[in-house]
Amino acid sequence: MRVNINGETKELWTLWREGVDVKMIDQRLLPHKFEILTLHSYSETAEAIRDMAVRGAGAIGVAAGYGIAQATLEAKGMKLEDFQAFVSEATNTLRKTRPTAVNLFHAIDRCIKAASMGTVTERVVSACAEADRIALDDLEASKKMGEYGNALIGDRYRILTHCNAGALAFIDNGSALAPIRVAHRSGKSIFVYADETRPRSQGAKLTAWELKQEGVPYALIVDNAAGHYMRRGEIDLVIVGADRIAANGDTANKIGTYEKAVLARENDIPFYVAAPRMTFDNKCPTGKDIEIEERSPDEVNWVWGVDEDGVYMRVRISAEATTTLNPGFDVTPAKYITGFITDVGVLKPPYSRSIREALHIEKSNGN
Ligand code: RUB
Repeated sequence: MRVNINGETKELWTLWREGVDVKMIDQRLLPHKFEILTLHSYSETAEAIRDMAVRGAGAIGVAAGYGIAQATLEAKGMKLEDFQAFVSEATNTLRKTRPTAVNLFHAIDRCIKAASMGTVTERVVSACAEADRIALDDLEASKKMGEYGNALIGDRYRILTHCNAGALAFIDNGSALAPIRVAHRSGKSIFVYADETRPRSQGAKLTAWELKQEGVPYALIVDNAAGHYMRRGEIDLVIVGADRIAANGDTANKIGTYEKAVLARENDIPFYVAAPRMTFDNKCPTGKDIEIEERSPDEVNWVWGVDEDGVYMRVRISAEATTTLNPGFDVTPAKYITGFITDVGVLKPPYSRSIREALHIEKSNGN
């Protein structure tokens, strides 16, 4: 992604690996501060995932893979038995960071498999190579989703998106934002409605920032405004990302996605989910099998931002001791989804079949 920081243009991924260190844009501080975090150990990386310095299914997956690579590097001087115990401890820690985005579990499984054969040195080399490959796979998937999704976007389209499924969430052009970037770069005149996405406000803080960086015309809207614009005929297409897609197409994504899908159906607006094969989970037959992360009441009761003098601060917006519920995700039933924009094309219903076929392509490729 290209970012302009204090007048200087930089090309960088949302996160990357430098030997044992993992570097990432600290997404908790955007758009007010741009800082790169350096994480020296798998436990620091696990904490960054847990605390959402890195977030978005794709980026979480890459971070978890890097975490395993870090663990193998941290343990490279140990005897095989101790090495295995150390890596297994790291696996347990990383698996417990966030429950919903399946990319995290797929990435860990891939790196653990890579680290399961040979001498300690060979295991370290293969785990690191596999972690790096996951990032490169996402890069490739992002390009493909951009191309396939762009074909669904007409000139003068007005597109709604929810949460942040951009380059911050998925190397390197995003998932849901990839088709939008490609459409804009190809000269189509498009306009994006970015949902604010309470409680963490990923739309306000991250999507709006990314669209501004890219020069895509957009407006930030509060979450409750989407139906208003849909009903007025001002939205032609909805594209969102996904954290986990069940075998029947039911899709977990940021809380509020389900409402947008139902509203889109009511208003005859196509509703697409952009996600690579890494986000599909055949082990979940339906959306009922997807674990939904319950997050801290603090996210509902407090908001972060800057005051008029640019001082970064947290303010409370509800009364002391307010009771809250804070599910991080919801599940959109497959029947509301017009299609999945994946790295192997646009999948259409019936999803049980099209998803099975798409995942089979992966198997026959030997990936
Ligand atoms: C992020 C979120 C994103 C998906 C898609 O939730 O719901 O829409 O993860 O991401 P959170 P990607 O901010 O809680 O992680 O583009 O990486 O597939």
